[in-house]
Amino acid sequence: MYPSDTAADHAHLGFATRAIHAGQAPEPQTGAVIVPIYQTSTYAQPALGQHHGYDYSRTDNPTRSALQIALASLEGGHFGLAFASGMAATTTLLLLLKAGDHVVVGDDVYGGTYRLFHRILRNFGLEFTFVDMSDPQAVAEAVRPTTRLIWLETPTNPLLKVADIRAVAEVAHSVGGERPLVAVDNTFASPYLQQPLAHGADLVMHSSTKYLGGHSDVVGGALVTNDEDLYQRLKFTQNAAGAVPGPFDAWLTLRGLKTLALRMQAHSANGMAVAHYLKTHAKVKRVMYPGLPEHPGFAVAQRQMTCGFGGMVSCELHGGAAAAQTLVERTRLFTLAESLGGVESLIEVPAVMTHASVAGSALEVPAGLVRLSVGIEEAQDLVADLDQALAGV
Ligand code: P1T
Repeated sequence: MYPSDTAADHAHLGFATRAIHAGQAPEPQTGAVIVPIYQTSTYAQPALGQHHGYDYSRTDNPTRSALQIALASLEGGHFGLAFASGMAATTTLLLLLKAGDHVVVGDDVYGGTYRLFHRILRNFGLEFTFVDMSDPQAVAEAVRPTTRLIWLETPTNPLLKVADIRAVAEVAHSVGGERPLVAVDNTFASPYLQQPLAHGADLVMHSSTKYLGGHSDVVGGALVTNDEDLYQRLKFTQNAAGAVPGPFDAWLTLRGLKTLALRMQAHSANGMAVAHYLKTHAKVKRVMYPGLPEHPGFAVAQRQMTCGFGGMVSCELHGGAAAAQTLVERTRLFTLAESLGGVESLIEVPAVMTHASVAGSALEVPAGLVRLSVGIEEAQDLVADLDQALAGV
């Protein structure tokens, strides 16, 4: 059965090696060096009740299996599952809960995550409490006997707040009886910069649309865990609920993964350069980047993240929402668009774009907040672009 390896087979290898090889051995029949796109919905069965490991592509597909092995390997986990989008991955995980269950959620998360929890899943009897995840005491106080899940992002979207994953995991582990699972949305960091399972998390989630894919050409999601029982329940739900990626999307994500290490180094260097430029600019009131020593989460980020702090930078301008609008409409290399994590730089105003659905809630973001996804162009060109745009603010 192809692919025949597991994430554990590659555990002794370095990150960049795993990104290129885990799940991606040459295909045995032809020697194809790249995992083929198995564009098929179904598989011939040699006899009733027998098959070659694949019977239907919602259940399993070799291109998706290769991606799942690679994803698990990169997160330092045993088991990976790929989904049609980040939201599909999150929905599949939340389907393990039942009416009356309670979830503690960070008070700064992707707007679509809030929308799913607050506008949809609440109607099914799930309860959500939003807390500052950078304060483990606040997390401990929010936990109830019915809490089954603690959901956090770090760094967060869009305020770049940092949570101490280990401290939150310790809160979960100190709960008696059925303890809550800790799930980390690792989209902003990517596994190259941060591996939550190593810090005590039970699950990692990704919008692989972002850094994992890396080229703004595919939408996808992922879940990774080391817990076999949890994996089996998630795999059952993946198949039962059906939010799987197609083979071509899985292939595009695999292609992106191969350069993740190099890209994250470049994103981190450019993110740092842009953060340093913005923090000295007279029109900028506040810069949010976990790699700046004055960031409240810097010490935790330094301990928990490796090789850099990523390419996401947010800032507030003195001129508020009007200044933000002028800035995002004047940049030329930074494209005004939702999403993040691609090789090209993007800029947006979360309050009216990615986080419009948190308006009026406790998670509301400042109207004048600008979020930058710093790409891997030349840093000097990116700074020059921001400079000319800010000159017009
Ligand atoms: O878009 P999708 O692949 O479904 O992933 C949702 C998602 C989940 N978690 C985080 C941290 C995210 O940033 C996202 C998607 N975010 C954007 C589209 C954005 O521009 O912020």
